[in-house]
This record gives sequence, C-alpha cells and structure tokens, in this order.
Amino acid sequence: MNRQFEKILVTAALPYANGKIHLGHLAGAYLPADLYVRYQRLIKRDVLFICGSDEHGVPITITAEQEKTTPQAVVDRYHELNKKAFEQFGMSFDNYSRTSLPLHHETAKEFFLKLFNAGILKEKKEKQLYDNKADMFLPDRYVEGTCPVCSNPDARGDQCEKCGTFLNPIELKNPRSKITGETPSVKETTHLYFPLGDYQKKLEEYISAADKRDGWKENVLQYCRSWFKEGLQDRAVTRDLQWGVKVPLSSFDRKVLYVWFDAVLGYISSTKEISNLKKKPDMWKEYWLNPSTKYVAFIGKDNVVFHCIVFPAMLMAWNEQGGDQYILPENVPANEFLNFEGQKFSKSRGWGIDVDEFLAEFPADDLRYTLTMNLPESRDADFYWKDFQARVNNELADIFGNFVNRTVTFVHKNFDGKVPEQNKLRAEDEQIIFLAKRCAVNAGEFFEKYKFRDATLEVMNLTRAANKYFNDNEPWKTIKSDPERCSTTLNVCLHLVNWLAILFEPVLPFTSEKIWKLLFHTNVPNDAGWVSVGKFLLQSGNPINQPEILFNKIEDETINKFISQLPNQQNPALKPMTFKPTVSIEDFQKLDFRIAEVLQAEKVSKSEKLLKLKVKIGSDERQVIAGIALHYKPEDLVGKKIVVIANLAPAKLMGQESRGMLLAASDEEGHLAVLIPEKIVLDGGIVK
Ligand code: B3M
Ligand code: ZN
Repeated sequence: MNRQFEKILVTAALPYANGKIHLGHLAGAYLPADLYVRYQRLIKRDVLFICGSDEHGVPITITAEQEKTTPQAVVDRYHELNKKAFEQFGMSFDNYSRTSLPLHHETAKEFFLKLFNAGILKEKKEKQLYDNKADMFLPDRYVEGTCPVCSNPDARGDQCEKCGTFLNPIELKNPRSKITGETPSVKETTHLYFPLGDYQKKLEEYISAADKRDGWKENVLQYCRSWFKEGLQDRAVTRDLQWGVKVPLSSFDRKVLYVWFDAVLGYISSTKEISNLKKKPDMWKEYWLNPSTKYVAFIGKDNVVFHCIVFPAMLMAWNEQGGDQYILPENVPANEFLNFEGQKFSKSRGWGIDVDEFLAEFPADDLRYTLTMNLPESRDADFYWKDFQARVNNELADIFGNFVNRTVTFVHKNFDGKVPEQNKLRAEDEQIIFLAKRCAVNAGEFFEKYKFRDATLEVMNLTRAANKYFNDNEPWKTIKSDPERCSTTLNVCLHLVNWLAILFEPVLPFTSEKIWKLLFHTNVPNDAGWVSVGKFLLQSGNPINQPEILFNKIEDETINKFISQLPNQQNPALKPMTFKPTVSIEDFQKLDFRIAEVLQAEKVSKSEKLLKLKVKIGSDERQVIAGIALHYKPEDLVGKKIVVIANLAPAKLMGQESRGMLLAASDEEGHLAVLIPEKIVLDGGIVK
C-alpha cells in the first residue's frame, strides 16, 4: 500500500441464496478474499471481512415457483447450506449476513430515499413484457428469447450468456415467459431510473486514480473501459415484483428495488449487523465512513460492472448530498472464471462439484492449496482431478508434510521430544534463515498485490529449501559424529516448521493450527504473526507433541471414482474418441469452404427437419437445403453469415435441389449450432 491506511475493509460478493457454492465460486471471489484477509491479520492490520447471502432477485422467485414453495423457504435453505460450506472451507468472515433481514431492508430504503428525495432518480414510463396468464410483469430472467445481438435462442431477459450483452427483456426476439411458456404481451409501467450516465466522468476519474494508487487488474480495467466506451445509460432501480425490498413510496406499492441496487448495500448492512452484535453500534462507521480505511471488494468477473461502476456511482450520489461520506472501493480485484475439467461449471448438466460434497471427502486445506495454485487471476483457469491429486501428493505431502514430519520425528527419536539447543550458527544456517526472512518479504508483497499464487509459490520454494537444508546437514550422521551440530540443525528445522506454519497460514489455516498445537500446545499463532518469521520463538528444552500426518496422499482409486462420476458423454477420459481415417492435406484442400450470407429461409413443405435457404456467396446465389429445422426458425437465420461447402456435388432432398452444404456442429446431447464466423467477414470469403 503506497498510502498509509488505518483500517482495511474487505467484502466478498454476496452469493445468491439460490443454489450451492461450487469450486468456481471459491476461486472467483471467496478464496482470494480470505487469503488477503488472513495475510492482513497476520501483519496485524485492523481488517474487517464482510459477506452474506444475496436473498432477493428473480432467480430465487423462479426457484420457489418451480419447487412450489416460498422464496423465504428457498433462501433459508441455501443461506444455511452456504454458510456452513464456507465455514468448512475455512472462510474467516467477520460476519455472514442476509439481505432478507429487516436491518438490511431499512438500510436499503434509507439509501434509496436519500437519492429519491434529492431528485436524483428519474421516473420513466416504459413498455415491459407482461404475462397475461400469470397476471404479472416479467422482469429480467422471467423471460427468455433470442438474443438480438448474437441470435442465441436461449438468452435471458437480463443478459445473453453467450455474447455477454446486457439486455432489457423487451429487446429479446421471440420472447417466452418462464412462468407459463406463453408469449408475453407488452404493457406500460412506471419505474425509477438511476442516471448512471451523469456519473461517467467522475467514475472514469475515480477508477484511474484508484488504479494509480493500488494497481488495478488489467482485465478489470478492460471491462470498465469497454463500458465507458459504450457510454453509460440510465438504469432502472425498481422492478414489478413482490419479493425484495419494497419501494418506500406509496405510488410504487407493488414494486421492489432492483436486486442489484439492494445487494451492494448488503455490504453496509452486514457491517452494521456485526457492529450491533459486538455491541458497538457505530463501529461500521469506522470502516465505511472513514477516509483512512482501505476498501477492497473481491468478486468474480461477471460482477465487475456492479462493483466498479454502479455501486461507486450510488455512493457518489449519496456523498453529493453532504452528511455521511462513504468510501469507495480502493480496488476491485476480480478474478476470471475457473472451469472444471475443461468445461464451464453447469448445474443443469451436472458438471462440476459443490463445496460441501468436495469437503465430505477431502480436507479443506487440500482444496485451498490446489485452488490457490490455479487461481484464475488474469485468465480463465481449470480444476482437474488429476492435478488436485498431484498437488496434494507431490507438493503438500511430499514437500511440506514430509519436512514437518521428518523434523518432528527426528526430535522425538533423538532429543526426547524436546526442542534441541541452538549452538553456534554456521553460514548454512544463516543462509536458510535469510531465505525465510526474504520469503516473508516477497510473499508479503505478492499478497498486497493480490498475487496469491505467486505468494504461495514463494512459500513452497522455501519449503523445498528447508528440505534441502535438512538433507545437506545430514543430521542422521551428525547425531553420532557431532551431536552439538545436530542439535543446532534440528533447532533451526523446528523453527522453520514454525515459520512455514505462519507463511502458509493464509492458504492452509487448518494445517497451521495443527502445527502450532504441535509446537506450542495452542491453536493460535503467537502474537507476533508474520514478523516472527526469522525469529527464534521456541524455548530449548520445551516438549513438543507427537507428529501427526498433516496431508494424506490421495489414491488413484479415490480420484478415479470422482472422475468416473462426471457425466459420461462429456468425459473424454472415459470414452475414447474415435475419428474417421486420416486424410491428406491435398484431399482436404479440394473442398471449397466459403462464407455465405443467408438471403431467404423457409421450411421445406412436408418436412419436419429441412430448411430451404437462399444464400449469396459473393456474386453467386444458390439454394442450399439443411436439416436444421428442429433447431432454427427460418427467421433466425436470415441475414446471418454461415459457412457452406461450395463445391459439393448437387443433391436432391425431398424434391428440392441443394447446391452445397452448410456447416453445423452437433453433440450427443442433441444440441445443434450453425457455425457463424466470430467477426465480420464478407460473403464469398474463403474458409481454410
Ligand atoms: N449475488 C451475483 C452472484 O452471486 C450477486 C452478487 C451480489 S454482490 C453485492 O454472482
Ligand atoms: Zn447474445
């Protein structure tokens, strides 16, 4: 930190209480936040770590409808499940609150009213989709339809997952209600809008200044830049829904605050809650209203706009009114996504693993270490079962576990289980002590810069050096030839065990606790924390406990069991791929693939599957018949650029001539997608 802050406030995105936490969530926001906080605590900073469940929003009400229960029952269930999973994983939140609490509703209403009364929110009449059968408006994810940008047929009302575009439900083509499946009608409704555009300049200045001070991640800056480039638009902050924070205005009695408007304020209400629990009701102000507090918001990349743009703008709008002045995030170190065995996590496809399931089988520290070494800090990363096994066996067990075990076992066998005397230190002792101190400095710098993988690599390298120190000093020989020397070697090794326990604590908190118990008979680190790395805190002659296995190796059998549980058809490891016989490049080059523009499309009469397309390939126009009618409506394709094999011998299908074949991809799950070039290319263009 190049500015001296008195306190640090850390928030991690509030997960929707609408499903279980999986490994991707941990790697995106939660583990990095916990690593950062634990490090800050070890260097004795005043840090407060805030999180909680996001309990509003359309996905929750949809789940409730599908499960024929109430939204409250849904959030009660997932709040408990997720809270417990986080605890098991070792998340060290100071508070894990809920946005359905009255305290949160009051906080959100107060915030809203301040902006409303200041005349900041604009009332606008707008057209919205309405489900006549269900008698309700269909905000956000209550509608699905075709994306107006990329033609993804399953875009959600709030966003197209395929191309990432944020949408208003009314922009969808062929919209359908998620409740009844009906085509919605359009009805007028009134909403309040936050004038985000008015804050663009201030936001740009804020981000650039914070970036200069604290070094924002390039990917986060990139997202912000592209938002600014597009120009910020007004955003509705109310919704026609029943579940949520009620709009505290009589003319808006059947409306609630938009979930994102209230969710970000959940950080503040969660801080208020912990203040009340600690019987220091004003404590939250020491963080949120204190310019000497550094606020760091950990999130996954899909939440960047809300934390870098929407939330800061809301806080700016509040601050403009005078009175209490909120601090803004000093950094928003968003991670990219973690994939699972090469694919996106997907609940519906059963792809991935939830945290509780994982921890039923493996210790949390095994997972924390593996995820830390694979954090998607600057690009998407992957979790692989085999990598997990290798990290645990070859790194945790063989390097760290082995060093602790051989040291403690040796002390029990040869020094009666008591800390050996430290005699005169030699150059090689000074060398390893120096490495430990340097490691504390280097790893510390990486922690400050949100580079948790690099920090952990430093510590693992020190552990390697510790093993080498043990080997090079050959205590199994010196115990006979030079017992004084042996005593010093083991004294240094035991101290290294202590220092490693401190340096690894952010990543391996459960293991560190075990080590402190072993060395000091207590489960907390000594008060000195990080700065005690390199200091000799073990009293010679004090007894240490018997060693216990810190890391159990993972058998192939166990890992294979999990691999075999992956949905079958997706798992290349289980089902060997078979390919057609090899062709020569010359043979391949005989095919003439071209970009074609679809001019017209219609169904082939009396055929369920065939579409008749008129396509243009440069100056050539021709008819192509394609078996895609079950997957595409004719109007979905008109105007699209596709890929056609232009020199295929003409064929007749259902009496219709086809001159060429379009390229489409399909899989065993029955998906079919016409291949469409990712960027603009002119028709006639060659595909090779
Ligand atoms: N609940 C979205 C998510 O879980 C949202 C985050 C809120 S942070 C204030 O990804
Ligand atoms: Zn799209």
